[in-house]
Amino acid sequence: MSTISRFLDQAEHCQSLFENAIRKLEIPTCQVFFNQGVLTPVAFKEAGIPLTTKDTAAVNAAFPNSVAASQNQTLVADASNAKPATGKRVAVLFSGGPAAGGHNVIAGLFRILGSANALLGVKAGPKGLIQGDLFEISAANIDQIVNTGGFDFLGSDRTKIKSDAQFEGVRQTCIKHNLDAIVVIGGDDSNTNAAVLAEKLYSGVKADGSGVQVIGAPKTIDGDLQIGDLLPISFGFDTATKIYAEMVGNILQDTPSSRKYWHFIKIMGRAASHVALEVALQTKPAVTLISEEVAEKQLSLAEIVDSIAKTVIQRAAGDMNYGVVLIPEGLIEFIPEMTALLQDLNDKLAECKDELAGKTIAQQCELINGKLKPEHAKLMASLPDYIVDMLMAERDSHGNLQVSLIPTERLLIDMTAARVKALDASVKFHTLNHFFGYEGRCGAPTLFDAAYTYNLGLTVGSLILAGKTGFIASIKDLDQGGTPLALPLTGLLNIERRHGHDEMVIEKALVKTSSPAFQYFAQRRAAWAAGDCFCSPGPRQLWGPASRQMPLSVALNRDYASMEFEF
Ligand code: FBP
Repeated sequence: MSTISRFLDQAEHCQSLFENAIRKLEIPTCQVFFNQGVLTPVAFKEAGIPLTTKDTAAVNAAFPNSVAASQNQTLVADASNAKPATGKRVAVLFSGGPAAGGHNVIAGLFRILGSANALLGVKAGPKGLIQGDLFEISAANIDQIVNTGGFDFLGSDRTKIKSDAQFEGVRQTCIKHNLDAIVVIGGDDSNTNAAVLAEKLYSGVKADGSGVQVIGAPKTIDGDLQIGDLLPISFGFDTATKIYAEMVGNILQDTPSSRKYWHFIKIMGRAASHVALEVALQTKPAVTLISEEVAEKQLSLAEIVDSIAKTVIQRAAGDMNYGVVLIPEGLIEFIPEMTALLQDLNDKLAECKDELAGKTIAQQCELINGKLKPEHAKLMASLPDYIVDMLMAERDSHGNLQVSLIPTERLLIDMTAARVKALDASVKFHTLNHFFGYEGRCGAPTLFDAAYTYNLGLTVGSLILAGKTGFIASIKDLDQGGTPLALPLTGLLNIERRHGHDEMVIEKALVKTSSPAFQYFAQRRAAWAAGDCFCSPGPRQLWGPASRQMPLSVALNRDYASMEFEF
């Protein structure tokens, strides 16, 4: 066997040159976690910042234990006063879609808990927590997963823990494994699970009447779990947007080279357009749609299409029969006529759940169309089958429309082609469609995500050793050393309609059209549409000149003096 064959055999289990090198990468760490050069848990004190939403009164009544304990007050790290507990048994799980850096949350958590405590991994997300599928994590496991992408170490799922039987399953898992704390690494819906678990497990779980602590970590490539300066961004966003930006940058470089295609690119990110906005800031395509602006300006589908078609014609006049249109994954939910249809449809699907079971999509459509308001039934009938089928598809267990399955980019291509032809039949309009989604979620974390998640893990572990429950960890001041924080989960809950009824969930942060990041984009987009001023951010760098760059939208929105993070 040749040397190269032997090397390739050995590399099969995540041992490529790159993977072995990134395992040794030094992770920037906030100074507050060092005491005389030794990694040490921090204590927390009140920051004097209470959190509320429009529904705080109702939430306070539904979460009496958690609210009495936290008073909905934000906590800030206090290195001077730590008296960390020992002997704790902590379980950690991933929940929802993967995001780069999850493994480093576990690495940070493991290292701050130290050998005086035990860390258990929960396999396959919330479902595994209910079933009690846990194992003890070792130092060797951490050496293998540190700085690697994905959630493959534990796996994940999207189970919403809501029935009495499910809560009883979790309680039995806590008893069976003698748990003191559970860490939920997840997005807005998963941290809603964490808030509910913190309340349910607050006391009376163990024989001595004590409870089990629950702490969350803010994960999601969507970037929709962010709270101003207090939680500047969820982890995974930086890696995903840099991967997408490299791909979009490459396509942008191709368009004036081959000079013949319009690329319509749907880009992942669920309801909010943070991902699309960040990628636009990094690459400058001719057209970027921002769902929140569409809703705010009440733009109809026809108006959106008309404006894309006019850009196509404008560029053709300058001999640019090519370009890129970026489309946020959740656009369809924000187009006013579609928003109204979807609300009606969601309610009818929930009402008719039993009647729909076992029917084909065609039969389901017939049944539902008869129940929709006449204007919505008419709109449904006007949509192509490839859209209708996906609008009818089952919602996820949290009640979300599965927007990743809806080919909005195809719909826009078809409608724009018709509109360009109607406005000027002489214009050449050749198109290609893409969906950039899953390829961005599991790449190796950028240096920002690797550092951010490791420090989140240190924060989560410190919170547990300080006896806290019902909080989500955060790091603020990303450009100035990083300040670990804990935000009360109950302070983030509001009431939303899901599965046809009202539920308390964490509010999704949408793009604000008044934000500096959006305002910058809005000022520049006409120039990007008119010319060829695209740019390629290149591949992600873990070493080298661009390695410390954080998301541009975060730096703009937080008014940081630098685009580089500093821990
Ligand atoms: P989370 O909200 O759980 O982080 O998931 C993010 C996401 O990647 C969305 O951007 C996307 O719409 C969705 O997951 C796709 O879900 P699935 O993995 O179930 O196909």
